[in-house]
Amino acid sequence: MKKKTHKTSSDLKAVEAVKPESPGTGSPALQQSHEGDKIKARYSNPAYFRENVEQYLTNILHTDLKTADTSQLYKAISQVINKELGEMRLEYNKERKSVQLSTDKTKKIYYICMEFLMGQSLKNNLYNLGQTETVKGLLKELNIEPEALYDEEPDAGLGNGGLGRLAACFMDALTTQGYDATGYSLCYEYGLFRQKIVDGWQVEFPDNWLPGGRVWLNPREDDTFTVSFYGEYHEYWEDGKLKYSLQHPQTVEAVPYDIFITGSETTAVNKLRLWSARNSASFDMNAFNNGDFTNAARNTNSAEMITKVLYPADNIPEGKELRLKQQYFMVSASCQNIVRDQLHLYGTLDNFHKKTAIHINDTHPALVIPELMRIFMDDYDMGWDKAWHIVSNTVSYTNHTVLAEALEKWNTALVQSMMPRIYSIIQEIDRRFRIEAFRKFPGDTGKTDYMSILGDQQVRMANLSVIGSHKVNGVSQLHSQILKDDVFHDYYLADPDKFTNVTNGIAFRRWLCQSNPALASLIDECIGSEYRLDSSQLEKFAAFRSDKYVLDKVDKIKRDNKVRLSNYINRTMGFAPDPDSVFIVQAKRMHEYKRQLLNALRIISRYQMILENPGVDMRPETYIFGAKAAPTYYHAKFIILLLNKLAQEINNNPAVSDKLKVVFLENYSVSTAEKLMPAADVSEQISLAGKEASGTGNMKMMINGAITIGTLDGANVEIRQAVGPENIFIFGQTAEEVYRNLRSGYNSRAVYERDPVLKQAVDRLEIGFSGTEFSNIKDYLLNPTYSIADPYMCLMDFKDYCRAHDDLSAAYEDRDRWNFMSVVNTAYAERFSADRSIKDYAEKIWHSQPVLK
Ligand code: 26W
Repeated sequence: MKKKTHKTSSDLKAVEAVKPESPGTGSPALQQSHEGDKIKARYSNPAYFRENVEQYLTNILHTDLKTADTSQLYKAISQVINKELGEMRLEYNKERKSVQLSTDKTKKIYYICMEFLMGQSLKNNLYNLGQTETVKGLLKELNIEPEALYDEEPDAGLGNGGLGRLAACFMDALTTQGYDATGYSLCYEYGLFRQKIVDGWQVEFPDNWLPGGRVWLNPREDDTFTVSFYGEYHEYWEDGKLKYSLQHPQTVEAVPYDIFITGSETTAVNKLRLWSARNSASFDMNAFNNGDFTNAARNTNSAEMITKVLYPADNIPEGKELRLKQQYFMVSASCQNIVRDQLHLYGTLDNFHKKTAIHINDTHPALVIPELMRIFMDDYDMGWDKAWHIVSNTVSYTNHTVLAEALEKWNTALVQSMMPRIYSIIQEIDRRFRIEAFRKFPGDTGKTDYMSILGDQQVRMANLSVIGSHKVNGVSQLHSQILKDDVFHDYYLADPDKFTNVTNGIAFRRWLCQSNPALASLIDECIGSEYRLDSSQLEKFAAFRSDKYVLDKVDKIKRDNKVRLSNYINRTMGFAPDPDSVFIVQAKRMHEYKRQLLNALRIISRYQMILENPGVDMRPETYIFGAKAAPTYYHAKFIILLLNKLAQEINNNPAVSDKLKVVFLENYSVSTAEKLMPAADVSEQISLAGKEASGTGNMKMMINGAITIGTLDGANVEIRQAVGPENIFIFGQTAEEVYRNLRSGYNSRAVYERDPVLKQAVDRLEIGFSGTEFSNIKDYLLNPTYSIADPYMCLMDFKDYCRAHDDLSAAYEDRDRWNFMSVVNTAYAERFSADRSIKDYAEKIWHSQPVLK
């Protein structure tokens, strides 16, 4: 198969190098490379490392070790690590290609996602390379604390929350296990907004991360691709074939910036490729010569807008033209790159689906499906049937949300004008699908219409994703079941084997070993350190749940972590929560379905209880929140205001403030989460059952020994299976009960009328806190003005939530029992490792093995 343009000489070389192997022979993975290890050893040498840092300081920053400040040192050290990774990557490239050519058991895995919430990289890379001590040695001489150096690095906040952080954890797991993987995303100039709280309100500020974050970006100007938008499109028949012409499209250049991804104890270095948009005709010389300076550069600006900023909404599509442009820009550049790499290595597209797995993370990159069709058919002359066979056997899709309002739909007129050729291909996919569906469900036009891609002048991206993928998965058992029973039920009936589950997981090295080194050392002491790479080993820690020495240590480690968090809160907010109070943490995006409001209502009732019983004997409680709201999400912003006003009133009321504290952590991010998770006693996972696809914060707190109070939602269900019902506090309706209760007509007012404690808390909203009244929230809970009153059923679950908290408080007082539970939670977090998730994906979906051992 030849591209209509010329074939490069490297294509030809590659063809000669192909030695297809017969299936079924041994394991394909290569041993870790000696070359990679040699590079690591060289950089681990303190003298060599220091010399490199000094060189960077003098040559680039014009300073030296003695005079450089912490920020300059962070840059120099990161730059040296990045250089080391570049050298390792070169070696790894040779190895992975040679394995790929020698076996059909490995594939190149492409993980395409609009978001990668990477956080900070230096500490993680040093840990993975085993070079933390080398750097610590150097810093000691200079009298600098390692954490101070790490905190010079701005978070790469190129994501909103769960979806983006999952993608980042997966890159770590893919690399640690030696899979040949590349992530594709956008190089947003501004990541997720920085949140400030001003008089209780969330105010958004731009996140200008590049000045400090750029050290990890490797620009590859030599590897740019061109993406076309708009243009005049005409289809016509010639020699019995449908052809088309596209004139005057607007072209944009996609410039790649690569971030090297390290894994633990491996010489594999994968990459995350971020595309940055640049105008191809960067300057209008004519306009310039005519003295029209502003217009001369105007085009440039419009192209560069594409990767200017991350859309800050999760679970609510914006439906904006620019967002669609971002999606196609990322997809087109990535697909062109993937096809080019395939041809370089194999010289043919025939084995594409056998050597390539493309994963679309939620529907945002779904245009991969028509874009690959376009490239195969238009650039390589492939026929429809063959192209469709290859594409639909290459692409797989993960769904991350069942919220109806979050399912993406694009206006057909917009898609057609922005991407006329792609739209035409989508029409053809739709036409063929309808014929097939009609055959499966004869006579049922309603069903066919409902399942098809085009309808109501919209392109339904979820339908396109299911139709164009060979596997579709949800992210927890419950969620995957809901996909089969409800969201994608008809597709499931038509093709049950297409649907599967892969429960989410988290990077243990980041979320336990690095963020809670004391707990990790205790586990090492008890069961050895194998669990760091083989998560299933962590289970062995459960054997120590009644060991008094271990329980006391667990208690002390938690308290130390709480002191550390308290000091951080003091530094940033000016008051220090009591480390002997219970730290009850709810940290996640602000969303109605996650029910921070339910938590708030209970805090209000606690507040009132203490006011009424000033002498009450209770363990002090500290409620800690971290949450960003989408800037246009009215309800969510009001809940943030409520939490902050509540905090202000409670923390400043001497009658309660020694018993109750409320902390709203500003600007919740990956790096604040790393400080927060190890200090949590209680993990609040209280979404309305059936709404939270999985949750991953629940796993992060669990592995750090926090006890969950939660509903039977998302991965909480599996957490309960893992630890047993006696080591978790479950309350509230099940997903089925929610469904039934909503169908039979939920009446929140009746619930309110019959529970005096709840009534008092809700009524208190009208008086408000710190001078701000919240009768709008009371209205939302009781009056069916917009949709139904209390749509996420906070009132319905309130009583049982309070009951569960009472049980929990009693358990907390029995310190041995509590620490027993804590050890059980850490140990059985074993199954929530991203390494395990990735193994599941590789086995069930991608059908690929690692290229390195
Ligand atoms: C188009 C607007 C939009 C943007 C982002 C819609 C949906 C999203 C994401 C898919 C929302 C998201 O992050 N979902 C979360 O994914 C996590 C990782 O699987 C899960 O743990 C969370 O439960 C889920 O809410």
